[in-house]
Amino acid sequence: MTSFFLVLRQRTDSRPDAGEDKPGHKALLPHFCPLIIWQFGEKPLTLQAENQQLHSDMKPLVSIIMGSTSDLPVMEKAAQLLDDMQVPFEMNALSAHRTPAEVESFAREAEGRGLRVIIAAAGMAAALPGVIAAQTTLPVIGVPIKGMLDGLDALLSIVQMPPGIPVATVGVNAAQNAAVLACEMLAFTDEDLAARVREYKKGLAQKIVKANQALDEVTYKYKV
Ligand code: C2R
Repeated sequence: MTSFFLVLRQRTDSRPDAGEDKPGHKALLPHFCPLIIWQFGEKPLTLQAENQQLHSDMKPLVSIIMGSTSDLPVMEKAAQLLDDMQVPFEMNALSAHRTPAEVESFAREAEGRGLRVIIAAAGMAAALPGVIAAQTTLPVIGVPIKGMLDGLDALLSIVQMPPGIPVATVGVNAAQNAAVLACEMLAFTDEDLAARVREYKKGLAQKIVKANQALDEVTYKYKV
């Protein structure tokens, strides 16, 4: 027998740690996403149920914070990389300019909530990563988002921190690199993750091997 269910779920509230213990950033990305679950014969595809079970066992190690949901198209790459590396993470929008009190409570409570690394992304006058770094001893990785001035405004705002308050700044829009760096930090104390990072880097080398095979096919009169 084949049956079909349409389930509505509010993404932010499905996380085990969503709710009152996360001041200021609940429902910051409030959208309902429709999930489709197929059941075929005796073997239901229970991916969503498995995910919910998985989520109830997980506490985030990495927090991805962005100044606005307009930064999400860039920051999705960080989320995908962490997902691929099986690193539990949370993702929220907070702004040092627009929600300064919430940024303060987030930064002060981050370590106590079990987080190990913060990835903070912002564009334009990007105060957010530095303001977070000022209030926690967790490593903060800053991602300058390209908005105005080709992202140079955000890059300089994030990278030029005063002595004592570093933000490990990656390139403009380099969300994926931020996630790789976060994984490398966590891999110090997680041998399985270290192995996954090694595999990932081997995969990058393969890309160059393939590039050279393709370049071999390119012919010129004087190319030997
Ligand atoms: P909107 O698209 O919401 O107008 O935001 C955001 O990161 C975004 O790139 C435009 C840009 O403003 C940035 N923003 C900051 C901060 N808050 C928002 N740089 C901050 O606190 O640093």
